[in-house]
Amino acid sequence: MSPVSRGFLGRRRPVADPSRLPPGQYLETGFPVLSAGPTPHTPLDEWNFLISGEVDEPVSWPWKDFLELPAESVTVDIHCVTKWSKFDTKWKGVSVDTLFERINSEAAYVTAWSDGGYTTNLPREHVSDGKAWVAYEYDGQPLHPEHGGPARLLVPHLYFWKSAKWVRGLTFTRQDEPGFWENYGYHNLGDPWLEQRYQGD
Ligand SMILES: Nc1nc2c(c(=O)[nH]1)N[C@H]1C(S)=C(S)[C@@H](COP(=O)(O)O)O[C@H]1N2
Ligand SMILES: [Mo]
Repeated sequence: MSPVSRGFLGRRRPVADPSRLPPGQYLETGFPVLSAGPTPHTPLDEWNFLISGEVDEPVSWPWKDFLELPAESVTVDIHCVTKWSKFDTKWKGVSVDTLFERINSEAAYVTAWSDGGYTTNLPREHVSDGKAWVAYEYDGQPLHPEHGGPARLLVPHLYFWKSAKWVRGLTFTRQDEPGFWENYGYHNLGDPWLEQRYQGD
């Protein structure tokens, strides 16, 4: 066998439809795993999804109830701040709009929080009106733990760090409170079309 693999040398990046590729991104055909820490494995009988914070009444759904909520299947393009984009990813999950039907709140921001301690902040309007889901299937299969299973936030119109893996809840806040990567200098919103990678972009 050759000491240098042909596959590596011969690797070519596929050509992407430029109207779907945000500035500075390239098309990825695999599905990279990017996790800041170890993969948590929360048993489903201990899992629930909690909406809390600045709300009249917090609401929580155990796993079984969560699966009974109306679900949507969506096919979306995703964009990681490390510059890969992946087209036509297929997910099933509950629209955040469906969860918010149960909530009364005047607060303008939410923080998504996850098993393992990850957090990320989002303006409420960026997770409303069909823009975000809590997804539990990928490509017709239960979401793999490495990719955030049992469930992850999916906010495809923002850089993928906003799509918190192993998400367990959304906390309403009055102020925009930087989450994990935002505290390390990532942009508070993260719109890939405006190339909002870091604070000040
Ligand atoms: N809980 C948690 N969610 C996370 C992360 C993380 O480290 N922990 N990384 C974020 C980043 S930077 C990216 S690009 C995507 C990667 O998702 P993937 O591993 O399914 O590709 O998850 C995001 N959600
Ligand atoms: Mo990322």
